Amino acid sequence: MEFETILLEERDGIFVLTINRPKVLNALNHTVLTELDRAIDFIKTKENTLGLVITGAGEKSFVAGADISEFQGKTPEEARKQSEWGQSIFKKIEDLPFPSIAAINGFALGGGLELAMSCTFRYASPNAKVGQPEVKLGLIPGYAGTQRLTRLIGHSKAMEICMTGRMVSAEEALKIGIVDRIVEENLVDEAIKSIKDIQKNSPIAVYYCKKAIMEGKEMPFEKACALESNLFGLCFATEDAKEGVSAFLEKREAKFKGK
Ligand code: CO8
Repeated sequence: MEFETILLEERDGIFVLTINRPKVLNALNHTVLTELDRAIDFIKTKENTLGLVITGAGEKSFVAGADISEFQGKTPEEARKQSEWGQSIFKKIEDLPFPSIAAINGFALGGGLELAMSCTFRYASPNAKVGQPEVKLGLIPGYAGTQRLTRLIGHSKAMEICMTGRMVSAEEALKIGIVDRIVEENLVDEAIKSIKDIQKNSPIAVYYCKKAIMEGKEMPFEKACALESNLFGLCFATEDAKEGVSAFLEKREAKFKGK
């Protein structure tokens, strides 16, 4: 598959997608979003995919936001549509049936942090800086940042970060729960290793966990518990559950097939 602004490689069933516009700190222009959308559609068609890692080219930036040079002259209606389009692509990433990790190797600002928050987890290099600086441009986050950040760290902290537009260091981002881990070296390799570790469990159970948590957090508690019960029941239709339980009782290691 040919791309102009992203790199896509597969390593042992795990896709590594690199936003590749280092001269502009990997800003998301129209081409990047179009290619990101195509790449996610492609990844979804690949059977036995274990996970996805998203990172940015170079050592300075994950993604420094939407490409500001494309903002001039946009009408309110064009801006609204652009916002909806970006949100739909990030939702596709969030809904992938396997874990995804944003390997934040520098700035993750505006649309960059919004992209990272659409992933299941966020790992950061020590030099990472994250934030929603849109207010400094007279704008607000448009790729679901107000909503995902609020769900991630609570409304008060989310408001403080969105209203000040300040940059948050990797250490603070870890402390308040925007990132899950700081990785000193070999960030992408560590993200790949984590996905491999997760997928040593039953991949189908891993998927149901993700589905129950992600869909359930948008529901009232009782409805979300009903979703959990349904998925719990479905586990009993899988070979993996039979294998996992038998293996425990037979005191051996389980061999899961993801079925
Ligand atoms: N868009 C376009 N170009 C960018 C962007 C960006 N977001 N960020 C950096 N660049 C470019 C710079 O213009 C510069 O280009 P050039 O070399 O041609 O001058 C190059 O990248 C390097 O950047 P700097 O020289 O500025 O590097 P510094 O190390 O001095 O600063 C910063 C790094 C602090 C990251 C700084 O570049 C910066 O503040 N960038 C903008 C960050 C920002 O405001 N991001 C939010 C953008 S808005 C957004 O994401 C909204 C998402 C929803 C959109 C909804 C659709 C309508």
